[in-house]
Formats: sequence, C-alpha cells, structure tokens
Amino acid sequence: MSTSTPEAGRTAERFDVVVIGAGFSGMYALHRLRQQGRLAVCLEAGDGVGGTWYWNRYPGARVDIESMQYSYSFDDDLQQEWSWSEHFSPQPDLEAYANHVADRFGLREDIRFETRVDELTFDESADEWHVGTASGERFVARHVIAATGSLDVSNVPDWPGLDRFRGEAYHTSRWPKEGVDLAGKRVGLIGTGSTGIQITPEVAAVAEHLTVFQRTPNFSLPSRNRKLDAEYQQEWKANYPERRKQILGTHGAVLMSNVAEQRSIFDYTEEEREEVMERAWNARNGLEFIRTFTDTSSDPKANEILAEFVRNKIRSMVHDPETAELLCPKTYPIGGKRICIDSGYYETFNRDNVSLVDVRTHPIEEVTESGLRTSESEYDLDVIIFATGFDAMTGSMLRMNVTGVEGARLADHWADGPRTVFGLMTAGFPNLFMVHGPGSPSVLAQMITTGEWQVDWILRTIDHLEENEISRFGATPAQESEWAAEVDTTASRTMHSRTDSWYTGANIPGKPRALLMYVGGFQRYSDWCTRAADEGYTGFEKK
Ligand code: N01
Repeated sequence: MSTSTPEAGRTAERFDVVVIGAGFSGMYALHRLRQQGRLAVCLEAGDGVGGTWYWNRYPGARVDIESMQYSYSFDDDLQQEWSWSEHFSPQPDLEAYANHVADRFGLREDIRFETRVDELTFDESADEWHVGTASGERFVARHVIAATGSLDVSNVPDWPGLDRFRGEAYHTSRWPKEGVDLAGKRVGLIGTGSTGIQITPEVAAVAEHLTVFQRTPNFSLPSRNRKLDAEYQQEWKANYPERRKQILGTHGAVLMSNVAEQRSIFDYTEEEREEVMERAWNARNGLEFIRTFTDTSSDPKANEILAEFVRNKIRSMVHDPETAELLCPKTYPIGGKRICIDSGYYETFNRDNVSLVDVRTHPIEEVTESGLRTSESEYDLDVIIFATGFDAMTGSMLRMNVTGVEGARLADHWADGPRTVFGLMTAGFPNLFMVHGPGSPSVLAQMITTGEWQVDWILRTIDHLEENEISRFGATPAQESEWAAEVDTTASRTMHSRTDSWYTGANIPGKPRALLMYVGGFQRYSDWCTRAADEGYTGFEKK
C-alpha cells in the first residue's frame, strides 16, 4: 500500500522507490525491491511488459544474442522451466517470456500501465523526487530507478508533407499490435539498419512491390538462426550456474562458441586468410564471424581485408551488379556501426517485386499525398515504413523533463553530450539511478544480464544509504570527468568513435557527437563499479 502526501495542491502517492519502465531491467528492479520489502511502483508508458520487446513488434523483429543467454539469471527455477524455440528469439517469444515473468512473480499488481512519466523534479528540502505523468498522476519517492531503455525514442525524419500522405505510415518501433496488412500494397521502406534489414524479406514476401530507400548500406552477416533442440537447451540448463558466472567475466557479457583463430589477419598468406574467412563465414553467425582475427577491429588495413571479403559475399548473393554495388558498404569500417545479422536480406533484392533506391545521391525531399519525392523521382506508395532508428541512449531520459538540484535541467547538463558516472548517475541529480544509461556498456553487452547486474549495484547502494542514514547521494562533476576520461580512452581504440551512427549520436541532427556507450568491456566496467561500492562510495556526494 502506498501512502499519500499533499503536493502542490494535488495528492501524490508516496513510495520508497519509483521504477520507470517495465522492460527487462525495470521488471527485475521491481521484483528485487518487492523481495526486500520496499514500497515500490513501476510506471510504464505501454499497456504491457517487455519494453523494447513490447514496442518493436514489426515483422521479422528478433534479438541478435542467443536465447539461452538472453534471459534472466536471477531465479534458477525460472531458467530451468522456460523453453526457447529458436537460437535467436523472435519478438513474440521474448514478449511471451516477459509476460510469463510478470505473472510468475506477481509483478503486475505494482506496475501502472499506460502511465508515461513526463516530469521528474528533485525536492531539495526533503531529498525526494517528485514524479509526474502525462495523465496527471503524482508520485513521491526518495529514489528513482530509470530503466527507460537505450532505444526508445523513435527518430522520424523531419520531411515536409508527412501529414499530407493519404496512405498508411508506420515507424517500426510503434508497429500496431493488430499487425498491418501489406498484401497487394506498394510499400516504401526507409532505413537499412538492423531493423530495416530484418523487416525487408518479410515485407517483400507479401507486398505487391517493396521499394527500399537506402542512405547508407550496412554490413549484414548471416544469422544462421535455427530451431533449438531439447538436448542443447538441457546442456545449457545443466551448466547454467557456471555459465552465468562466465558470462559476467566476458567483454560483451556473452559467451561465444569456440573461436579457433586468435591471430592477426597478417599471420596468414592471402590464400590462407581467404580459407580462414570462408570457414568462419560458413560456420559462425555474423557476430562471431567478425571476431575471426585479433586485429580487424583496431587496424584499418586488417579491417579492410575483412570488409572486402564481406562485400564479395554481397556481390555473389545479389544478381544485379548495380544493385549489389549499391548494397556494399564502402564509407566506414566493418564493425564501426553495429553489425547486423539477417535471414535472407541480400537475396531479397533478387526478387522481381523489390527495388533499391539510393537516397544518398538523391535524398528524399518530401512526403507527398501519394508517396515520396526524392531529388530525382517520385514514388507512389500505399504504405511508408520508417525504419529510421532512435534518438538513442539519451532520448528517453531527456524527454522526461528532469530537474535536479538548484533547478538544474538535465537537458542543460547534457547539452554538450551526456556526462555520467558509470552510466548509472549524473551530477546534480542525486538519488536518481539509470540502468543502461549513457556511459555504460549498454547495447555493447548482453542487456538482460548486465541490467540485472546494474540493478543489483543500485540496490546495494540504496542499502548502504539506508544503513548510513544518507538521504542524498549523487555523483560529482569530478567523478564525471574521471569516468569520461576512461570512456574516451577506451573508445579511442575502436572503430566506433570514427564512424557516423547512432552510437555516436550522428543520426540525429544537432545531437552532440560523442560515443554514447562504454567500450572497455563489461568485466572492466563491473570492476570500476564494484570498487566504488567496496570503497564505501568515496568521492560521491553524501548528505
Ligand atoms: O536504426 P539505425 P535501427 N533519410 O539507426 C536511415 C538494435 N536492433 O532501428 O545510416 C534516409 O541503425 C539510416 O541511414 P544512415 C541494434 O542495436 C537490434 O535499424 O543514417 N535514411 C539507417 O539506415 C540496432 O543497431 C536488432 O545513413 C535515413 C536507418 O534509417 C539499433 O537497434 C534489430 C534517414 C536507421 O538505422 C537501431 O537499429 C533491430 C533519413 N533522413 C534493432 N534517417 C537485433 O537484435 C535515418 N535513416 C537484430
């Protein structure tokens, strides 16, 4: 039972902790808080659980981490009883899993659905957060855990005419629950990131015609998805305790199958390296393939050899040489943008009902009543699908209008790029914790497991604060600078920071450019966070 408190003429419900978001991390936070006997509520904008896997229900949506790992570890009965159907789970399986967890642990009674937080204000007199929602509810809590997702705020290009379009338009991340009937329709798809690459074959299979509008081609590698047999699952389940521990000791919180070569690409003759790449291409899924050599993510020359191998694969899969060439990425290193994995993407361009339009050379200029106009041609369409990505990493925090100490606005504090400590806290906004925030490994590590880990760190911290009667706890600017130096040093060794993508904010006009996640690896990251806790949180602001 919450208690009520008068707040600026309105009644606010009072909790120990408000959790924002009922995705995998938010649900886990709520579960742990309830276990601890804390009064907690979870506020969720959607009408169901699952976060990313609730919103992104477009045809073909699928995770790129294998199912036996991309799942909760906190409850052994749960991980023993649940069965996955495919190596890479499709969205419906992940949403079903989220629903199962919510029911199994009775979480729904403490989740308020269709409740979008649009105001977070710190009350300095009481060291509490006041939380306001779009529908007018008010909540007060000492601590807030924002589990608002790294990829939640949809990016829709600001083209003139969108309101004039007489057909249907959808962003993939807000795909209607009842589905969309594309049969017999002329469909335009904008965007060729992971999402565009997943939805392309699905749309092509039903639409009368699919036109893919591509600005930048992506490197996509075969997912080699497969049904999961009982024996494989059983083997994992028998070894779960040990495997889960091993996962936390890896760079990306993922165990890869045994990758045989741990050598530089230049240790091989040209002929040998072609053989090695060919073997790896046929045996591994895309995410493992790019780890075939030790130096392709750091040495541009090594990278170019691997990239050209993949381009040749694209050329061999796509029959029309002009289309094949357009699909070959040539302006950035392989692995600089997030690698996509697919099931039949390139082959889809061999279908008679699919065409590719290069909107790098001839950009889209406006949406018309009947379709899209580029600087070269007009395209009549019945449906436009925006697979145009997200205002990633910072968008979901900034849109909540967060105001901290002395009226400081988070939007101002992050005006030149986000500043955080471990992606978990930001200076001037005490008692506010983020899960997978900017400056954390976030999407570069397996997010369910690392989300559990971060929530555990946050709850350990809250325990410490209560034991020591600390009512206000926050990061300092000095700590932010120290963490920024660590983030920058590790980033400078990778291709990510030199490539335009949502990783660096380059996909959103006007967004400050900075690598938004920590690339030093999950193990190193968790060492930093654990050290801070073990040392009694020295350096943090405490009152
Ligand atoms: O978004 P994106 P996404 N005119 O930003 C194009 C995760 N995910 O939803 O590259 C024309 O990658 C844009 O072009 P360009 C995964 O982490 C995972 O696909 O900016 N085009 C690009 O092609 C992934 O990385 C899975 O030139 C415009 C596309 O839209 C992340 O989500 C599946 C444009 C956006 O690509 C985001 O992926 C799906 C414009 N004005 C997603 N604006 C799996 O687990 C944008 N574009 C497998």
